[in-house]
Amino acid sequence: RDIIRSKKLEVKELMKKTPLSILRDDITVMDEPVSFPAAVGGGKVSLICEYKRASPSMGRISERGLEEMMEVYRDLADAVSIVTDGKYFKGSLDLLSRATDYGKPLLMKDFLVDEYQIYRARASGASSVLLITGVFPDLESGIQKCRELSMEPLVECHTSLDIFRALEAGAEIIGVNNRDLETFEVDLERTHALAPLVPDELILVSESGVRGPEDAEILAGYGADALLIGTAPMSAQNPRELLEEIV
Ligand code: IGP
Repeated sequence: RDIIRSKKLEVKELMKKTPLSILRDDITVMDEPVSFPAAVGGGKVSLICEYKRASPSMGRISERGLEEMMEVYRDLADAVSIVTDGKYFKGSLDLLSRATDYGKPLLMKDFLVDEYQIYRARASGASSVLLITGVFPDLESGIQKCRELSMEPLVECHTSLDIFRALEAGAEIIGVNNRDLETFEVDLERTHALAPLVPDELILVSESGVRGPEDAEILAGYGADALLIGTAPMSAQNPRELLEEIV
């Protein structure tokens, strides 16, 4: 909850530097982003690979550069998540902008607390943003705003109540985070428990805690349409080899 408070201050500063009107102008001259749902909703289980240098639960994860990871992700991921939070995850918006060179659909991974950040994502080249149920203030209008800007958000859920809220707000891509954001404990059974609540025609993304092909297979069996995986490829000796085993 501390994160939310500091995010709100951070957004205020960003807005001072680049007012919404400027972002709007930038966006009108940009190309439409590549479709995120088209990339992750296909027949097989899709892979969303994440560029994440650090996290509150792990501390430093990897010193690998963006370009090095993007070369691998370009070949093996269906979409890429770029963590842009600076304070807790050592990310930045600059990483997101640089990642657009690889032609992949990009998810801006941050703690969104304000509509301004949705514009910010689109102006930096994102195809999607993470909206966390219970963190973003008005889920329904957030989802609408994304669609107005030709993005489709990943709506992250932790409980069955979150799932009902996400469905009611009209989410089409639902994420179940296997990691508890308070205790950092990972339990793949969260996907098992919540998957039946997500209608078949929606895209279910199982997030966090995938270490290798065995975990991926378990989650596929639980009905996940896509997996969001960051720490494993970031910290692997050979990220390409690891991802080749999973796809
Ligand atoms: C990736 P992992 O265990 O593969 O590194 O997890 C991703 O799911 C995780 O970074 C994440 C996250 C979040 C981080 C999912 N939801 C919300 C910060 C905030």
